[in-house]
Amino acid sequence: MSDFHGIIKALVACDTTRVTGLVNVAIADGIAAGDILNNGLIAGMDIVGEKMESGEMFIPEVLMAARIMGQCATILQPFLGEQGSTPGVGVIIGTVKGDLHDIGKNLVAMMMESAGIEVYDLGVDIAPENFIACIKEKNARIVCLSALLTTTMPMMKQTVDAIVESGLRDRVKLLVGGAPVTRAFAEEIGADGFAADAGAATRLVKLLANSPEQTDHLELETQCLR
Ligand code: B1M
Repeated sequence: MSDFHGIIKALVACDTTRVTGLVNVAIADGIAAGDILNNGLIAGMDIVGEKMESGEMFIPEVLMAARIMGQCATILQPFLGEQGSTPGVGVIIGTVKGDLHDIGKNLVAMMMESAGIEVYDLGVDIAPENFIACIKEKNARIVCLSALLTTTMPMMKQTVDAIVESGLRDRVKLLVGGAPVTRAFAEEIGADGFAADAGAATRLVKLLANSPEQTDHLELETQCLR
């Protein structure tokens, strides 16, 4: 039996031993890793977010919960599915400038790596010029931008605009994601696609890898929405 409630409660209490223990038990019980992630850990982080907003949890505690979430993601990685091999696709991923949130981005990178995709993870707070330098250096075909704050969503547009101005736009597909990001926003800023979660992002990249000639990526992306 899965104890999602226990995972949520222990995560909000920042009890590392209990969360990792319950995650390991859930895996041993044959619970799907995606369910543990979505119904336990991400649900727990949502409550952490609410408590952060209401002032019941402070930044150090939120950081502790984030660290536990990262540890659990590492435990879950081998079970997350989407395994396979997708050679020849280089994906650059980063959280845009001004934004320090990286748990979701790390999950996206982790799931893509499990699918055999080569991922260049630039980290957080990445300025447009750093994305551009990496596109030039790595000759990657896909760039994934992550943002968790409504205040950093405009930086996604600035990044897309900077890539257009650099003359590299035709060389890459630009995908965006993160909790406040929507398909409509992706369209508005001139991105090629949007993915709501790590699984959808991985499937979208695999689709793009298998049909590079595909031009209508926003349509393609609709197949990947959860
Ligand atoms: Co922040 N924070 N935070 N925070 N934080 C949120 C985002 C917030 C919603 C909390 C709240 O108030 N309810 C709120 C934003 C409100 C808004 O913008 N409207 C908020 C705020 C306000 C802030 C600060 C401003 C707080 C302050 O200082 N007063 C500050 C900003 C710092 C900065 O970035 N400049 C801040 C700081 C932090 C911490 C550093 C303490 C910590 C981050 C630690 C870290 O990431 N290493 C933190 C955390 C942990 C959160 C919450 C609680 C959890 C985020 C998370 O990791 N979720 C968050 C509340 C929430 O989200 N419910 C909150 C789990 C993660 C797996 O989900 O990231 O959505 P997510 O990723 C998903 C999808 O979105 C998607 O796939 C992932 C996996 O399925 N996805 C992509 C993500 N990136 C993608 C890229 C793609 C595709 C899909 O490319 C194609």
